[in-house]
Amino acid sequence: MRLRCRSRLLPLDGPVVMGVLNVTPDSFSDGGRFLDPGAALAAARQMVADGARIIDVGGESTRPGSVPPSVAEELRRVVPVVRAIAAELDVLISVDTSRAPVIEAVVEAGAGMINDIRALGDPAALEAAARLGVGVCLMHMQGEPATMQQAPFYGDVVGEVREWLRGRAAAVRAAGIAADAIAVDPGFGFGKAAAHNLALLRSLGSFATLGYPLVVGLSRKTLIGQLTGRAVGARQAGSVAAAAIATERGALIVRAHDVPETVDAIRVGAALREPPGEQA
Ligand code: 8Y4
Repeated sequence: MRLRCRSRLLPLDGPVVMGVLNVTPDSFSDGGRFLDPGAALAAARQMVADGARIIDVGGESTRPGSVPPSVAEELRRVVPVVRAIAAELDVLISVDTSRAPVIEAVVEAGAGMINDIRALGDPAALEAAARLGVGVCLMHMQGEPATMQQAPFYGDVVGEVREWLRGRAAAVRAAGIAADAIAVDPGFGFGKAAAHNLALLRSLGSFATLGYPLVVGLSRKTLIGQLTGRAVGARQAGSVAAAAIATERGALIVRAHDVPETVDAIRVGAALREPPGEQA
């Protein structure tokens, strides 16, 4: 499988790591260290050296309870960083955004993929993504970040999220996005209680069979905190274990903060998935 992102084809013969590059001042796991484009570029350079195949640049904090910045503020945070990375590094750049003007600007600056937690629900964003030929990650979320963790509710979380993603993929294809430019993501932590997140992880295989590359983001999240009893800064081992399990169940793109450790975990799993006879 491959993901078409404008002029770039991302090979997905096995799972790859998407490194997280936050450019939000309030970002709780990076403390806003990446607001300086030079520092952000250095972090991206390190992630590429560590084996990341995608750099995911985010200027909207989507932590539970957060409120979106203005478009001007989002542009100010993200565009210089995308431009600096694209000028130096041969890596796919994805940008977390839901807004058409940001999509236009970051594609002009060198981004090839849009990672939208709102799955291109804004018609102007969908139109821009289709016209520009970017790869898209369609993520499921119940509600909005400001309130999504207040009372998440599902009858059958796996079935509902899966069917929602199937419908969303059909809708973006009808709007002109190529089938091979679409990836899907169940959206761990986005309007989901612990039991919902666990059910999704347990049944991850049923998302891999939708026919689109499956993206997962579990790195440092509350679910890992609930399962390990660890604070956000001490969730690396739990996050890497989750990445290993998710890729074993069919995830092809793993969004992660701890790139070298996550790349190692994926390599161990990938060796076991080689067809028999190709190993010594
Ligand atoms: C600690 C660290 C606790 C991080 C929570 C978090 C996803 C995503 C995010 C995801 C895709 C986050 C932008 C939330 N999560 N995009 N973005 N999938 N596709 N929380 O799961 O990292 S931000």
